[in-house]
Amino acid sequence: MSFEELWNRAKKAGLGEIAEKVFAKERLSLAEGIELYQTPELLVLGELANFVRERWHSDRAFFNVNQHVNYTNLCNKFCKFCSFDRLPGQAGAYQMTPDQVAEKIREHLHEPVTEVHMVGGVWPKIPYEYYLDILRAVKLARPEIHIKAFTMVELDQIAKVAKKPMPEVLDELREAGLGSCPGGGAEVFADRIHREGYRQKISGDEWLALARTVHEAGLRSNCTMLHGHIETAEERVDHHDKLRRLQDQTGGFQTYIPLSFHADNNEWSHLSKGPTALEELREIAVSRLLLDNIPHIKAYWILMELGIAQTCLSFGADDVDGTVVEEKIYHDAGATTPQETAREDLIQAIRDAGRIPVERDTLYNVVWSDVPDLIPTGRPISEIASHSVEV
Ligand code: V47
Repeated sequence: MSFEELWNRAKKAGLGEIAEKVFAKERLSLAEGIELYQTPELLVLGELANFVRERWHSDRAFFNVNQHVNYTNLCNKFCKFCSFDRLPGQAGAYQMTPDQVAEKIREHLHEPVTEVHMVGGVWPKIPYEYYLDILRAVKLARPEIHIKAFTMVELDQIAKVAKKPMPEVLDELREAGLGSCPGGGAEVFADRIHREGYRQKISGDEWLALARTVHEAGLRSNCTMLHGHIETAEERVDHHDKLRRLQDQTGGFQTYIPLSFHADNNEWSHLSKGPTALEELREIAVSRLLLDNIPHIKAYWILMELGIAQTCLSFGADDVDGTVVEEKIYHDAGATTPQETAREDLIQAIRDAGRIPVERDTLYNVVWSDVPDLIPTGRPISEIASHSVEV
């Protein structure tokens, strides 16, 4: 669609002023964010988000070959949306030994896995050494793998049990193999929802302060929002605003991932069935437009459906996450997607969505692409991404 056509469509949809700001790369206000959540013109919203997505990344869509390890489901946070947590002695409760973690990694040595995504519950009796040991065990099993591990909530617990300041803990974790941090645990920052659903967990402000410390220690991280439960449009926009203000200061977030609430087997089952496909598309699009300083928006296929994730690639998303092996958190909560997909299938899904597949590592270095100018360079994609679509 030509630029004029898009502008005309936006004006007709009552989104002309927002479109002008988008074209001029001006930051959208909180009120405009709410307007985007309320507009009935979902397709035009998607087209605007797609414009921004293509300005950042042209036709590229990123994926990685990764593996999940959920080292324990023991947890004392009692989050009402969670279906994964267990107490000791409860059916299905487990904590892997470092050897078991290493075994999970060794099971996939024949596959071109570049990342392990390692998160778990929060259990205060787990000693500090355990966290260092599972990192070391992964690295021993597969030295070149990138370990993206421990949400801000886990880091908070790890520092408590270590009885050391966070920067020191981060240095030691990094020494043991930590490469970056995932974006989970943020949920929705609003105090109202925190009180209502996850009051034992660190608050939104504490999550943000920890993310700042992680970035200041030189580690990259992702960020998330759990959506489709009891949150309002105002609370979502506030969440985005807090993320973009921190990003202005640290630049440490790589990717934003909206996490679609799954309602089976948890204490919020009666409140919501989770977002519809249209709400998932809207969430991706609004995020792309509000988070003007976070390079990547991920449509996490395992939480949506592969088909919706494909559609998201034209609604603002540029990443679909990875092949994922053995996902537990969402499957305990009713996700019916497969727990893994083959690399070739992900590539085909991206091509079918009309995008150019680019395999990346966790830090967005190009691992593989069949497009000549994207032959692996070892340079971060942020440096080579096209910002040249000027209007
Ligand atoms: O914080 C828990 C979410 C998160 C449910 O950084 C649920 O690349 C939906 O950190 N329905 C953890 N969501 C997952 C996470 C993550 C996932 C994918 C990619 C990345 C990344 C990070 O899972 C939790 C919580 O928000 N969650 N229960 C549920 N019932």
